[in-house]
Amino acid sequence: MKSGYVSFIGRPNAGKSTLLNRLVGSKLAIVSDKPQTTRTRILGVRNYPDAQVVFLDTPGIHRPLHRMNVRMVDAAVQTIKEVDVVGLVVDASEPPGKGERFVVDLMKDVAAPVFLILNKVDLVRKPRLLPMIDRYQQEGRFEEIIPLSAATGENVDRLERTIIERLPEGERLYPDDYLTDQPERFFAAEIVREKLLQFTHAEIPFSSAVVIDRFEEPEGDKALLRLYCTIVVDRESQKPIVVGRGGEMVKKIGTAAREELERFFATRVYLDLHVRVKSEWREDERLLRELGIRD
Ligand SMILES: Nc1nc2c(ncn2[C@@H]2O[C@H](COP(=O)(O)OP(=O)(O)O)[C@@H](O)[C@H]2O)c(=O)[nH]1
Ligand SMILES: [Mg+2]
Repeated sequence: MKSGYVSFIGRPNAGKSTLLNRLVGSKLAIVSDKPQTTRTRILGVRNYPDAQVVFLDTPGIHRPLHRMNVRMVDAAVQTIKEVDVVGLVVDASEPPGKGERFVVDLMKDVAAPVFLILNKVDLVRKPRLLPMIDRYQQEGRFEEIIPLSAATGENVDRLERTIIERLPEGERLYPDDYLTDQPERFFAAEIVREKLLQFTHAEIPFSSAVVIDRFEEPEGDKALLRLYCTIVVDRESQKPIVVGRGGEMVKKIGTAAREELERFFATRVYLDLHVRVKSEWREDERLLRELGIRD
């Protein structure tokens, strides 16, 4: 039996959350085409016949402009020191630039084996992939280089086998049926935030948060989960955008979120959504703690 921790690190949008979801077979981490979607470390456990792997998804490494973002980057970097294998995830469909250089350099002093995961190969033609693999090989820093597609699943089994090979012998770290360490209300807020990210643009995704004000478990035969949420935005001018004309936008976010919440919690959901302005909330210690974005 083998067991251990693996953390996925990389720039925003590399596909770390998509990969975590595929590996654990459950949508624990929300995904969007906007950078900086993941704000905290998210843990997911996967059991294999001969191994238990604890995967950690992390916020993307970026230049932090707010206290929140400093925390986000810290949370990612912290995991590097605590795991048995580091998976550095790179978007292979983009030409490598300064951002890639920065994360590769971050791996210099890592004690654990570092695997380079070249993601999104479904978007890359082979002739472009091979020189890329070559160049990364010359870094001499990576124990393994694994091209794969988190979206289609191509070659993900090779990543799994290679990880298990490198893990130490050991008993399970969590019970068999254990999936994650985040509470249900965290996932509720994240699902609402994912829809908010899907339907809004420009600075809104970066400057909004979702707070669960009340989470009322289904009771009796009515089996209705009642959720009271607030979407927090940073500026007065953002509120009408999120609310939309005649409340159209918040309704659209609410409907999409409710459908996914009902799937996730396997129950009917009543969702009450409000929009509130709280300027500089990304610097607000108390709110960051409430959102689980802590020191
Ligand atoms: N085509 C393609 N898109 C992907 C793949 N993995 C992730 N994506 C997309 O890339 C974007 C960022 O993914 P996400 O998992 O949120 O990246 P993260 O910021 O690293 O967690 C989303 O639009 C995903 O659907 C992949 O293997 N192939
Ligand atoms: Mg993510």
